[in-house]
Amino acid sequence: MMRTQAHGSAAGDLAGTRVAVIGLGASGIAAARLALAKGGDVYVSDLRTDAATAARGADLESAGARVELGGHDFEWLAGAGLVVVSPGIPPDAPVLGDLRARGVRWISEPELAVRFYGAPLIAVTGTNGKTTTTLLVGHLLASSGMDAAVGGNVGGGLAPAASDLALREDAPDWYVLEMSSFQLADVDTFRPDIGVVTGLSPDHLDRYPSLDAYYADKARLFENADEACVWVLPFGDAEVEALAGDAPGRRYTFSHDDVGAHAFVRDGVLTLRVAESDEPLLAAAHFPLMGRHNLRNGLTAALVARLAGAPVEGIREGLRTARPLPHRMEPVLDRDGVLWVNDSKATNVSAAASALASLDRPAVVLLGGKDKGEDFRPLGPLLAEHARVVLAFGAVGERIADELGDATSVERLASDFETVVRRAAACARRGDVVLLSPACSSFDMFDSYEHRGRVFTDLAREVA
Ligand code: UMA
Repeated sequence: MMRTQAHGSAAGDLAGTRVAVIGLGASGIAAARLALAKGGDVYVSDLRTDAATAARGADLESAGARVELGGHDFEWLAGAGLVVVSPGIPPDAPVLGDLRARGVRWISEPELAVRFYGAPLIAVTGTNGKTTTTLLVGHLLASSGMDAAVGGNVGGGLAPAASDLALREDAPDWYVLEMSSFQLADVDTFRPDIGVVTGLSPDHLDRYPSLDAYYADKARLFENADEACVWVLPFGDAEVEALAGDAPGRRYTFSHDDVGAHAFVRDGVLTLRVAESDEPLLAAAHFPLMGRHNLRNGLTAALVARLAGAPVEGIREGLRTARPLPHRMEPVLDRDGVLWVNDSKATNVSAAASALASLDRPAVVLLGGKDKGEDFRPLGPLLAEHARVVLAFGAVGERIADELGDATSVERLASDFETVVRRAAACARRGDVVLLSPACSSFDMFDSYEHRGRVFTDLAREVA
């Protein structure tokens, strides 16, 4: 099994460097703290002026940063030696337009972070399954007695930002980062020792002009590839192969069905093929996460952990003890024969399709939210097969009803979310599952997908 050289350069420090950080969210705070710790002269700015942002700004100010709320000081930005941009800032934001016009380059927060990492890096990207896979890799490594520092795009309070990990006193055995396309967009030297693509499907079409533009950012995972890199990719996936192109390094694949891959399910058992003989890990029926897509995440994580040097026993133990993550096919209530499942993190059509495909009982499906411009019709056959009824809600409810009404039974509910959940309870029969896997983002009715998932869970307990 491989073990590579320590990642990154010796922590070249930032003493005497003017570092500008744009955005005062989780990324901005982490980047600013790291830059301060490395001796940088740090300026942080954010368009917001609300109390929470102001409180975060005050913390950074007391740590030594200059903080500006309500705007960005273009002159300071133009004179900075290093500019770090938060991932949520869209490429067409005026501040980035101004930097572009002045010929100023910028980097993303994980790009800053990895410059200070003192151990090899596993980076996980892809449209869906990133967080589950990232956290599972960390769990499998930990179950194998290895010290894994896990973070990145993960969010939701489940793991810290990439730069927070660079502040650890002792280097871990491995860093494990989830990387979004927004973060990969602005890398420069970023090079994973093990790079993972979970899979590709349309998403974020409200930010990107085309699918190609979205995939082009994901492709930057491979930008600094060399022969020592290891890539873990879905088996026989032409789109991912196109993304990887002719990037150097060794390639390993995972597949639910195909024993031609290096990780697969055979006779109901998750199995690895990377050593001299096959290594059976665990019966799929004993893997605690729901759904076929989660089995795939389990296979991916097991393969990555093995390639990172984890022994089979540790991986087995880790798979056995994995726990569902909040808002991802999370069973939240089982009452009167009806199972309520919170999959609020399914914010695109392909994630909802994975959830539906994994069902083995009839479902009342809650679909809807903010319109991201995706076509819902690909869900038609899956809904026809698995859904007793579809409740279409939120700003995009009308379009869902129009696009799916011919394929399945859709009820459009132009009402508040509580009414939608009450209607779900009324429709459900013993043996059903009520599934919130909305295929849309949440911002029409909620602050975030986590907020939507919590409200769903609370209402389920109340009305079931
Ligand atoms: N802003 C400006 N000027 C502008 C535009 C925006 O100052 O012109 C400010 C905003 O007011 C805001 C900040 O910039 O305060 C942007 O913050 P952010 O949206 O980048 O959010 P963070 O809190 O820094 O969180 C980010 C990731 N968020 C996004 O990519 C949208 C988090 O991923 C991640 O956990 C965190 O960094 C640490 O790495 C969340 C996410 O939803 C989970 N990711 C998306 C996904 O998974 O699909 C990509």
